Amino acid sequence: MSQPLVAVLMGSTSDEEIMEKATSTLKDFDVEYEKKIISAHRNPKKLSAYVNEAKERGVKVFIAGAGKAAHLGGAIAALTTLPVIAVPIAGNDLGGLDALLSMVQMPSGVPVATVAINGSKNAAILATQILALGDDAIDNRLEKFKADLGR
Ligand code: RP5
Repeated sequence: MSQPLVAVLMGSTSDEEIMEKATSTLKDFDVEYEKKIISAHRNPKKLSAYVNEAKERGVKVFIAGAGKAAHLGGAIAALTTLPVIAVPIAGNDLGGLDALLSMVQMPSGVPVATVAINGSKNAAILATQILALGDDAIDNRLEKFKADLGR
């Protein structure tokens, strides 16, 4: 991997299984990414430092997967002008509705695009669509993907 365009973050190693669909989908689209496990609640200073330097290195989109009182997407959006796509992850107790509401109910001025509970594949597709606005090669791969969806 050379220059990551997408940063795939998650709050815990326990999120990795669900977030694997995001990274495998980015691989399928040949989109460079990097994966980090940083909790917004357990390690806020590390998260802040990472988000601030990621843009300087050329990251264009963040994907943030987290469960429970899921603050990760909102915390990233508070720190950057880059687009943030959040994936609510289903824990055992409330089935992911807790994380969904935490992510989707952002205050005015700080948007976070939120996909379905455990919808990490769609997060990767949306990130790819954002990148395709300025990259014809990625756009061509999306066109083929869309055409194949209907077959
Ligand atoms: C969230 O709490 C994480 O994103 C994870 O989904 C959930 C549980 O984390 P662990 O206690 O399994 O580390 O912050």
